[in-house]
Amino acid sequence: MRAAVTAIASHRRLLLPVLQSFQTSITTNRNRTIVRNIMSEMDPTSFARPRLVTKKVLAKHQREGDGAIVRRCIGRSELKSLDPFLMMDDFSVSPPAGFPDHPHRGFETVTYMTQGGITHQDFAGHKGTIHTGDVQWMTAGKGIIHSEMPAGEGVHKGLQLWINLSSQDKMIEPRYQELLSEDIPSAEQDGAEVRVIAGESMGVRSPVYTRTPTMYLDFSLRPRAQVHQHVPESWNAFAYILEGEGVFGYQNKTPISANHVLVLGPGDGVSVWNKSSKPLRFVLIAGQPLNEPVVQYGPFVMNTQAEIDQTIEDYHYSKNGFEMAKHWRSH
Ligand code: FJE
Ligand code: FE
Repeated sequence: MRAAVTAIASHRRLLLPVLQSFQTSITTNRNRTIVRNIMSEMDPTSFARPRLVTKKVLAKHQREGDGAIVRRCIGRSELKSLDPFLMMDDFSVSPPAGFPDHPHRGFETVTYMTQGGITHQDFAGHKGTIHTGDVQWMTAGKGIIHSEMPAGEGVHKGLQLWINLSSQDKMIEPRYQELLSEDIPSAEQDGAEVRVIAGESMGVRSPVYTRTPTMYLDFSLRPRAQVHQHVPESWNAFAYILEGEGVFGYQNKTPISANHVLVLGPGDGVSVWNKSSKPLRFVLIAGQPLNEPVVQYGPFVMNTQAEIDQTIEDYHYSKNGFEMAKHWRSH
């Protein structure tokens, strides 16, 4: 039996379909536990080094911008940053609140709407509204000045993630990638649905170009569904629960509820189970760390204090990327 187990294990990929049918025919005999052990080893959905929750933080409400309410996930004191991520807010705005004219330099902002719409206008004449399920992937690079305001009455919600750019990319030309909800690739497997905002999952790939390699997945799990997502070993990863409660890492862990941020430790992938009777929705975000010094002054993120000083000067005198700021105001 030992030899057979070893042989099977070394041919796991080829033999898996055979073994799966084999299992159903053998589970009732007295080799049951052995078969189960083989099967857990064979299970393509488990990882050699599963990522476990190393930190769990409840993102409470705070005020931000002009009267907006945010649950800060990354960027709060307990979770200053998670290289390459600088900040993530779960935001909620109702008029007249919003994020009026402000600059960015040195990183990307990714806005993903969960309810309502946000209208953005920038100093280069770029303007538009993103609605529920849409994504705006904005590479601020050398400089963007814009406003982000609720599109009409009522409550508008979404996630905004700030991804740092490497020193070589901080001063690149600004760029927008906008994806309408219907253009976001999605897939479903046994009650687990994924929307792929960046990277790849369940065999589907996002068209978004990530300058700093990033994975951004929005999972919805029906009761009893589970998901096993590969995440590159060297990347930093976290999850944020939007709705319901989920078991993260190992099957026997205590479920974690909505509005918690979970840092996922080292490993090759993460497993999540919905053991509740309600839907579970969470985002899984991972990125390749830049391992560079970070000096942040509000919406400017550079590598050194000298670069920040330069940025403040550029912004003040409308130069080196802020030229169009001279006579611009949102309307
Ligand atoms: C910003 C204060 C801010 N979280 N979530 C200071 F509020 C902002 C800012 C945002 C923001 C915008 C949206 Cl649409 C969603 C957000 C903070 O605009 F950039 C600085 N520096
Ligand atoms: Fe902004």
